[in-house]
Amino acid sequence: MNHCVCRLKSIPKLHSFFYLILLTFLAHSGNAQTEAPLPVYPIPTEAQLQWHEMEQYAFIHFTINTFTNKEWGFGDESPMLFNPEKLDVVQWVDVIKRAGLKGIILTTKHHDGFCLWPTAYGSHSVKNSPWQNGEGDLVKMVSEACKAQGLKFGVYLSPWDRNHSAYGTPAYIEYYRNQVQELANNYGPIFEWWLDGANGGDGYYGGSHETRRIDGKTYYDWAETIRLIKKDQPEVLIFSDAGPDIRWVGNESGIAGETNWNSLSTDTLYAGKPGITELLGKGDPNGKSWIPAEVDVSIRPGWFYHQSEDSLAKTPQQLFDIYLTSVGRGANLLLNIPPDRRGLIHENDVKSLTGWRQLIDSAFSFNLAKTANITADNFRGNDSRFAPGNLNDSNPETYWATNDNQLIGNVYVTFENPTLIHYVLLQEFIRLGQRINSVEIEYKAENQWKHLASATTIGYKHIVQFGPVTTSALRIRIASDKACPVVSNIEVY
Ligand code: FUL
Repeated sequence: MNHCVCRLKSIPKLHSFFYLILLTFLAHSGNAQTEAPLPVYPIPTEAQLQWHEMEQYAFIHFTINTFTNKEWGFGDESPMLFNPEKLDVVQWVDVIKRAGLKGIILTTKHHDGFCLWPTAYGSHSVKNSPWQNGEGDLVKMVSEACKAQGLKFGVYLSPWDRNHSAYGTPAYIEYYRNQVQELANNYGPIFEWWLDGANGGDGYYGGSHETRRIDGKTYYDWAETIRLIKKDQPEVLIFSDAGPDIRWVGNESGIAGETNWNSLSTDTLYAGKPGITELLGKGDPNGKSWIPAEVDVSIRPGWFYHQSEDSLAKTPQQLFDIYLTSVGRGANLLLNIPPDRRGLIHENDVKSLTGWRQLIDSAFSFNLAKTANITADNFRGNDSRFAPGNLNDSNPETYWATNDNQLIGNVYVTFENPTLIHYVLLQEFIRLGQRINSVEIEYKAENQWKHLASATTIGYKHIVQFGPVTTSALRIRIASDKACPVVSNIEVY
């Protein structure tokens, strides 16, 4: 402002009045230098932002268990059992991509210890199987097929190993870290690394057939293992029950908390803490770190393929409901699709996935907010950079925000004609942190605002579903207890 005052002095008095009016006009017409809102910490890293944008990807559980009809192999299975005669990873990638999933996380080694790549550090692997005469490398095949088709590739490497004779001793940690480096060095880029929480119990352990318990807190020295992973894969995000980069959602049924904060404080968390699964589902509004939730769920009852479950693949409608309770609640969906003994994704699963895609496409094909008129009762500094028009401009980098002292704003979506609607989709501009804790949606009926739906958090995305209604306008009241709301996108279907 100061430089304007100086200039004001240098112009004739007669004009100064008009000049002041001009300044006021400019300030209100978007030329004033209004500052962008300050971030509310924690905020996501660049890699986490990219991960949020993926929204959904596939889990592949496939190993010796596929051939023994088990969920958890004991560790004494002969590698000779692994022989998928029609294995076709191009089919996997094709089915997964057409379903709208953006990547694959592969069980390179499950609890039974069998490795899907010819590890140099042991013999319990594909190299001693009849598959491709022991010359095959399934980790390489899947990572390359993903790359060829533009899918991201991730790794599950079970810490618990029921085959390895040294499990429970420091020698096993050395073995595990060698494998970590083997995978991180040779199969990247890896977008996500899955550290499974199931640890210790009975097993084969090199022939000793015993129960081995480990101290989950100290045995693995995770900080060092994670350092090794990130040394070779600096962009990788580490998943485990409580992060450090992605957290478990607390159940395997496909459901994130309706309230879902991306923040969590891990320093006071421990396995078995009362209320921990609920906390993982909801997050903590006062959490110190950005650790978003991932919803892992299988298309079938089991994680591995079992013929007896061929008729139990989830229906397209069940998968659609899961989409709404995971992606629709600001979490990412990790949908497990276990290939069968042939090495193919089973026809019934393909059918469910195809139907699911069709349901998503038809529900969310035409965004009615695109052509609607979007206004707000206030926006930051009356500056066009923060105007409500940013909410339907299809640009995720622009947003509507209010003044710092204005923790509530009403956004109006007005349709040209009365319109039948089922969903409102909202996205916060999470680069500036997650702020919003209350959303009230009303619709116009007979010139009055009537309650339609409410929600708490938004985060990366919230799809609010309601009984369909025909209306000419919506009023969306968005509020935050933390700082001014910052919203990048509104869609209506
Ligand atoms: C669990 C494992 O024990 C299951 O077998 C499966 O891999 C699931 C994704 O994680 O902890």
